Amino acid sequence: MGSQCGLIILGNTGVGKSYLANILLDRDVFKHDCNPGSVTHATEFEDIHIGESNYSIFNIPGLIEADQQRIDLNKCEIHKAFQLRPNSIIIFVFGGGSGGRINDEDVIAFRSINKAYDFTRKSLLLFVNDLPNGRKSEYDGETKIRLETLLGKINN
Ligand SMILES: Nc1nc2c(ncn2[C@@H]2O[C@H](COP(=O)(O)OP(=O)(O)OP(=O)(O)O)[C@@H](O)[C@H]2O)c(=O)[nH]1
Ligand SMILES: [Mg+2]
Repeated sequence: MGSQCGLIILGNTGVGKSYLANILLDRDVFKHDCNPGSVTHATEFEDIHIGESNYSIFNIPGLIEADQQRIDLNKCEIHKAFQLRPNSIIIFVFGGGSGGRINDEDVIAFRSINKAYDFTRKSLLLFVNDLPNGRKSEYDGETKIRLETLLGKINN
């Protein structure tokens, strides 16, 4: 069980972390809501089976841009998740709902948490959520280049 991989979902409040976790689980387990304030306030996790493997999916409270207290709290939550599942992958969620734009507040949150946690490329997955349908075929490639430029140093 200790070698089971964790999927730790991070990102600003409201980008759709709990919504995405439910899609991966294929069950409506984690509360997600249209709400003026943050919705998830404590870390929860559920086990999922994908292909031949079992994973634990961690639904973590949202980061809030440049809020050092929240970044510190999240650092603690990420630490606890890594203790439970040392082989964990970070899924960092960007909100793509504003016409696919990569928002400054998501970039700032990523940089703060990456500075605290030193993610490595092989354990990091970047996810742009809530994209409009029918976006141009170049969007994915252009976004990859833009994220490489905006996010700063990520360890190999
Ligand atoms: N249609 C649609 N709705 C989405 C999508 N992603 C998120 N939502 C909705 O957006 C709202 C916010 O999503 P949540 O999953 O609660 O956001 P969160 O990142 O978990 O937010 P916190 O728990 O506050 O950190 C909810 O009403 C979701 O149902 C998406 O890709 N498509
Ligand atoms: Mg949530």
